[in-house]
Amino acid sequence: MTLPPSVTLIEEPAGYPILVIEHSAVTGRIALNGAHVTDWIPDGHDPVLYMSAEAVLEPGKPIRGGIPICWPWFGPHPTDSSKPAHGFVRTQMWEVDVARETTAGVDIVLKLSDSSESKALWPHSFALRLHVHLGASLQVTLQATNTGSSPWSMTGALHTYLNVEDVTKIAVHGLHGTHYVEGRLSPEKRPQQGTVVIDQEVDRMYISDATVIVHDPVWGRELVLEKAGSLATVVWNPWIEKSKRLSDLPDEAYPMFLCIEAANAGEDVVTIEPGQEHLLMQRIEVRKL
Ligand code: TA6
Repeated sequence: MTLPPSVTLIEEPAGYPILVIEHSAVTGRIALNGAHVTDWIPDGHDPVLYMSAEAVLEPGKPIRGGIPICWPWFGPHPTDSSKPAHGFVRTQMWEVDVARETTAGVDIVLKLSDSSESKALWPHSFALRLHVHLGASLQVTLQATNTGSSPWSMTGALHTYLNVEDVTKIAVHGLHGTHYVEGRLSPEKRPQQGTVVIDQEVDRMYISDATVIVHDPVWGRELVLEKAGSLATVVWNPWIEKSKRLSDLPDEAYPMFLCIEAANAGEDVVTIEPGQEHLLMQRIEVRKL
């Protein structure tokens, strides 16, 4: 695989391959473990994705920050608690399929398909391709194809961690008038009135296909998140107590990030026929205030 001049493959640490993007329009990083975008810094802006200072960068381990790829299930496995949360593809080593650069930025495609390891967890044939455009915007598209001979159903998410200056001072626009479930509290649907504010642990699954704007008055920017192929938007901040229970997240880090996730989850379960595919896309732009 010949990489364009703005893309290099390093191992940091040894045995942990990372694509490093250094382009006039953007810098970024993608770990092949989980096809995990960990860094995206559009030219003229500050880093947009949050990465925990205690993130574990080891093959087979999930990464706390960036954009975890949750697939083929979102959250705990629906019936078997011994299976990993958020599926298994975020802890598998993906391959680089395409790497191109243009004046606008870099386009990378990573691929993963079923294996004996995956079939032990999920007895279906699949092919995944993650399309990543890094430039003035970041666009991530998970293309899931059923390469088997019978239909299967999936859930999943692009579980994006966003850098914010102080999570208690931001406002999340775009979800007014929708309904959400705060699963840790109860299964009932609750109406969202106005902007979403974060003043406690928030782990909400909104029924929405709308664009979300994270307004960060302290940082002086807005993060605009569009999506496609998703009818569920998850908003998560662990707050104080849950942060203490996460060994790969500093206890005092919770004010510095918010997850806005483009998901197929809750009622949004996707069934794919043999030979068919599903595209789950999230696109992020930064606007200075
Ligand atoms: O997206 C929200 C959530 O499902 C939370 O419940 C929390 O568990 C978070 O994902 C992180 O999950 P992880 O397995 O990456 O620690």
